[in-house]
Amino acid sequence: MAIDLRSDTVTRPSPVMRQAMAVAEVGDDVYGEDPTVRQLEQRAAELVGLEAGLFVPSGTMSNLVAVMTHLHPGDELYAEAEAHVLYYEQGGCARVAGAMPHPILGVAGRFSGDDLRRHVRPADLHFPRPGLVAVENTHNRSGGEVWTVEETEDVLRAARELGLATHLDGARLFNAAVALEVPAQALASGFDSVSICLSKGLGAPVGSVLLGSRSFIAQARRNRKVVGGGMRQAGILAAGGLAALTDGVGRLAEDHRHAAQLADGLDALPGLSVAPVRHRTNMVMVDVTAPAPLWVERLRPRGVLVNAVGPNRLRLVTHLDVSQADVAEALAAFAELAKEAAAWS
Ligand code: TLP
Repeated sequence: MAIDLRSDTVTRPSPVMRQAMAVAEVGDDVYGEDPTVRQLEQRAAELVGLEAGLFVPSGTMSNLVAVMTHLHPGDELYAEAEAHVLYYEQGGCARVAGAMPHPILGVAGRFSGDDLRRHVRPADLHFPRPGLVAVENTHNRSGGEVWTVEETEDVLRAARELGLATHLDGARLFNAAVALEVPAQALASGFDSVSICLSKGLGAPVGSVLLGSRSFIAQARRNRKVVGGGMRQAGILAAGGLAALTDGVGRLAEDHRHAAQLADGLDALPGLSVAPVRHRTNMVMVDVTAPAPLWVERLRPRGVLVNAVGPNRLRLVTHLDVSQADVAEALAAFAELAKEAAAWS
């Protein structure tokens, strides 16, 4: 089987997870009658330190429902320019939620409280109403870089002063917590809403949980329904999510070690340069002198799958289906191709 480093979304459920899914107790979740979904929502809320949770099919829907719930159409959504909510979600925040996207040019996916203060304009007939600021931790486009507790608190303080609601896209929140050796609550505390993904490094086949206060989640539940996210016997999926929360977090450090090994190995090769990060999580961004699509194409027959995320940038993501031996094999394939890559055009 190929060594699939395209994303941590590619993992397959383990036999233990499949078994938990097979025997899950279920009910109709639109009637609020699925006990396994409720259990997952409660468990996720406890782990993140917020009152209530809402199981949704994807991180994209989780962010969208959060934006819909926080904002009225026309209100501004501040986020780092390459945050997933602005960069990858087909403009759903504008198209479906009616938000006015306001990108903040950050450094490695981060911005400060003062950056936010500079971007938020005063109340004036001409301007959209300031509404919501979103933070992404870890930040995907910057190679899984983390926001520390202090950096998060700085932006939350500014948001409070400015009267903005706050959302954390924590698709990989547990990766950030493990890298910083802090509890996830420390990075989530103070946000009005938090989205976590079960189907990335934690290894569930499907699902995210949106977290917030009881009243926020009650409104979010209505908004999930309008975008078609009301699922019926979803306990089968939620059981996978519960298994992911139980077994997935403890092994993320291994993915981070593998990513660090890949980063060191790749950076030593001619024509490749690894974008530095302060804290290595489970991603590696590699700048290549030869065109990135050619690397993707030529690694594939060698059994190594990676994504091009720019004309000369590759992204590699480690996860539970990537072993130590896979890391060594992937590095060997890169080393082999690096010898000839200078001649590609
Ligand atoms: N990220 C995917 C792709 O969409 C790029 C990936 O392979 O990394 N927030 C963040 C920070 C994400 O990285 C992603 C997925 C999402 C939200 C959306 O989650 P899904 O794929 O469940 O809609």
